[in-house]
Amino acid sequence: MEATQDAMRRKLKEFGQDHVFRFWEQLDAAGRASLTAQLEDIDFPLVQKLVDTWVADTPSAVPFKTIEPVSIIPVPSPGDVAAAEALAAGEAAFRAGRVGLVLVAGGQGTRLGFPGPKGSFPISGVTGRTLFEFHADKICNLQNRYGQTLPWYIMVGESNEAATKYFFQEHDNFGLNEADVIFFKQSMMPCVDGEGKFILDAPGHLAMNPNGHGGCIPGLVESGIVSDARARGIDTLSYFQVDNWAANIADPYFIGYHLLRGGDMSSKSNAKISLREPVGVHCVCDGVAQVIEYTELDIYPRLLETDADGAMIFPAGNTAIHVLSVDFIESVYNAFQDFPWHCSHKKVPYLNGSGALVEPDTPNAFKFETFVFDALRYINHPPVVLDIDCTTEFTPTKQMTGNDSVETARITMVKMWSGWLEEAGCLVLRDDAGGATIDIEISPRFALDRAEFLAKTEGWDWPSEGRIIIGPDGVLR
Ligand code: UD2
Repeated sequence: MEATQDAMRRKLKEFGQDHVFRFWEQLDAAGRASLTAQLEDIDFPLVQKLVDTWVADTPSAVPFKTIEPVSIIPVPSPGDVAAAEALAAGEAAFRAGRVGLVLVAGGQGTRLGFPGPKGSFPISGVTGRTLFEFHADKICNLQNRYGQTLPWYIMVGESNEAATKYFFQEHDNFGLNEADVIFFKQSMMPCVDGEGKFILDAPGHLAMNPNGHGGCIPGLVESGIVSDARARGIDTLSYFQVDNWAANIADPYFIGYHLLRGGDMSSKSNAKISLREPVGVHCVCDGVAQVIEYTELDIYPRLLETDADGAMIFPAGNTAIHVLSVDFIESVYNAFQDFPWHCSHKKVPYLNGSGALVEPDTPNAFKFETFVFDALRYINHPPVVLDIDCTTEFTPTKQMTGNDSVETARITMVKMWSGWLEEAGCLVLRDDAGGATIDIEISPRFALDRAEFLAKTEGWDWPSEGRIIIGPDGVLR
């Protein structure tokens, strides 16, 4: 053990990071071993390269010769033959048990200011139903609908793994089979300060961040998920983010288009509402499908151009909903070391010179991450990008109030469900601005969409006043 620790000290000196041993004398054997273990997982040459690129310098734009908009498949409309074919192909894949789910939930969720895993946030303002519960209810619905198990592969990070697993245990996996809810862990990267130095947030602990949702590519392969999927006969994985309660987590139309037109990786996009909306932009750079993240738009000003009428030339926003084939994940795994890294400037607590923990008011640290959408550049077919209906599929929750918030998610829920209820013959009381004034909640286990809701509630007697809650058991309360 001592030999390992000595070798580690020499390595840290070589990379100019030996300040992390500042409190070494105060640490007991367990503390020393734990810091050493943390350091052993770090790819020092990679971190040095990222510091040289992002901290000591400003990365230059990739000199693309052309950046063009991506062509978008519209939201299916009645009579759309291609959409009907896609639906049939997608439903056949579900019935054949070829579909599994990947949820990325390893992020730190700092903007929401919620102490637990983001998925355990009570996104419903009526019953307190959590994000995880909404997703699980959708899975139960799809499993009943297609008579097949949809294994749910959930990526967690160092900081939320134990709490996430405990939350699922506490809730009996929300009615799903324990064997079909499978967690896998992503790797971590050290945060660095403005000098490119590692940051201590405790005497024997480095401040680290998860390596971005691109980390799901090595995570899926190295944790054995790809093998598990293959053993179950699954060749197609539907990918979504924990913070979007409305996500159509496994959409047969989308999966059908993916299988018929692509097969490697496909995406859903939504029309951006403003040039600076904080979503990545789908585009084609030098003939290659890409998403350029919103934080990098100024590096590629072409993406902020508008036409003569002021309309956006690049409206295709990234909803972070994708489908990937298991084969593609394996092939892209071999290219993961070539994935670009991205950098953000964040507030990270640190130990000051006297060893006290400081919570900074302004960003003091750089975090490095990989993004799953960088896998798109490896697809071997034209991009398959589907438009969506924003209200029913995309209400990300990044903060408590304002844009993309808990507040807006709750408004969207009520907007969607009140429309279904009125179509089903229920009187929904509304205020002058048209917002429903009663509490409404409909479990997606009962109805995933409008059509299913109308079919299941045909002939129901609705109360003339009071709240409307339909739980997973389908009972109106
Ligand atoms: C993401 C997209 C953005 C847009 C927006 C829509 C990125 C980089 N950007 O922005 O283009 O689509 O979402 O809502 O994705 N996560 C992990 N591990 C990590 C980091 C994140 O699992 O290391 C998960 C996280 O738990 C969440 C998702 O990835 O489910 C997105 O993370 P975010 O909310 O930080 O991404 P955001 O809002 O910057």
